[in-house]
Amino acid sequence: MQEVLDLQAQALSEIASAGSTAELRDLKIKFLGNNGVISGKLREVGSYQGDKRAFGQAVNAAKGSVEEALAVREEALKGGELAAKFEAERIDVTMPARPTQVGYEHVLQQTMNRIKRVLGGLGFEYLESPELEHFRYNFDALNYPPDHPAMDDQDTFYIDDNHVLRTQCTALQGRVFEEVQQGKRQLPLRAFTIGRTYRNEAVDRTHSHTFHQVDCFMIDEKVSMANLKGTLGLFAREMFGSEVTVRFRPDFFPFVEPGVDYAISTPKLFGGKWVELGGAGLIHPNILENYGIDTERYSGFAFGLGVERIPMMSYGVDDLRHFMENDLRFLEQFRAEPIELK
Ligand code: FA5
Repeated sequence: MQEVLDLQAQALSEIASAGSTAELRDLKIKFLGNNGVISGKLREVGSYQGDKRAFGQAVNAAKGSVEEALAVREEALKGGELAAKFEAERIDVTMPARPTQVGYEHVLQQTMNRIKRVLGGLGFEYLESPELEHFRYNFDALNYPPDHPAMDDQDTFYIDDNHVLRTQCTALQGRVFEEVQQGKRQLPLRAFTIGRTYRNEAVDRTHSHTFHQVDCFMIDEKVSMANLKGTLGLFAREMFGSEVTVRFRPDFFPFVEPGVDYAISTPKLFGGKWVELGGAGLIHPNILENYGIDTERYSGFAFGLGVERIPMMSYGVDDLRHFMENDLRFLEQFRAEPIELK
């Protein structure tokens, strides 16, 4: 009988000194589990040599008091553990929030926005035309002879016999002139587009297979090289500042006559070296006539420039691959001015 009392005392003392609910669970198993010590005593009641009844009562009493002690201790420990958990997970609502990273436009997008502002300000209408273009707008409509090398698949990405990834944004012209012919657009007109352009070209510091062009043209009475030079001179000053100088040299493109290449130089960059931005000229009369435009009355100019060359010349970037590589260390140097909200 004494052993039952001793067992109860041992159990109560172990329960009192349990430090966690997990320890308490182990004690419950140790004393009251199927193979627990007190459960064992209960099984012994039947074979007990002596006062079975008194022994049974003592074991039951021990079981009851252990159960109660477990419950009481569990309540106490649970409360403490919950408080500790709350303390550990406490949120300091007064702590300043981590700043959100606000994105900004890619330097090429900033450049294209700027071009849109400048040409838009000069009265040119912004139009879009597809990157996946019909062969005829990319070449035929632009007065290319049938065997021109640009049409080679070494230079052009063909999708099928009649579709290419446009190799130049000048492909917009035929689409617009068609609308003039169909009476959907009236002369005079001034239009431009900006977008991705593709050429099957080896990549180097100044060439990529995927790049951007701005292509612009106007048709009106008495449009001459003077208008073209005036417009491109103004464009250069707006994009690069008043110190820029521009150069025009004769060049050949099937869709202009005369044709020129257009280069700029700024004293601060690349040792004042001339850098070609693109080509330009007066729209070839063959093209205007093909679309029923009276060349006795109307003439036009056109120019097409590489967009990447512009930030290269504004910031002294010597390799256009930086623009595509998405390296934030490079791109973060060109944070846009915050957009003015009106
Ligand atoms: C043309 O694409 C003509 N369509 C331009 C034009 C339009 C002439 C209207 C006359 C009238 P060109 O192939 O030279 O021309 O390209 C124009 C500019 O695009 C180049 O000066 C260069 O700045 C840019 N460019 C051309 N190829 C690449 C390339 N692979 N990577 C990056 N920029 C390029």
